[in-house]
Amino acid sequence: TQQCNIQGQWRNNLGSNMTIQSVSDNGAFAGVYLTAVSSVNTKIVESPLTGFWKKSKQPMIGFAVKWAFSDSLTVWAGQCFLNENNEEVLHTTWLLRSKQKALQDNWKATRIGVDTFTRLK
Ligand code: B9F
Repeated sequence: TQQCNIQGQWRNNLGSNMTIQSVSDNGAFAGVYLTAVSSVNTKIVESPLTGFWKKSKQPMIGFAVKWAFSDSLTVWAGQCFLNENNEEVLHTTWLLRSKQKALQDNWKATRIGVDTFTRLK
């Protein structure tokens, strides 16, 4: 790989799978996300994903997943790099927003973390 192409299948450090399809000319894309972790007692199902990327050798990326099995939403921002073996590595920071019943609970609504994605082989 000489250039990062975000289209296709990815897996992150947690074992979550992401498939990016239908990349359009303006950089918008859509896909599906299957998280490996949830910490809630409902069955995990594939959730829809949408985002943008700025095409270049090592492109910037931003996307959001609306969880199909819980009242929450996650956004990721990051960049795809080519490592020393010319393999694509997507380094991201995420914010997970979970729904709160009242304004007083707003302070605890957001979790933050990092996810590293590599191509699923
Ligand atoms: O676990 C999340 C959740 C929201 C409300 C109950 C459960 C939904 C799945 C989030 C998956 C995160 C990680 N997976 C991944 O690939 S998104 C960022 C990480 N990257 C538990 C209780 C309230 C909030 C979290 Fe919930």
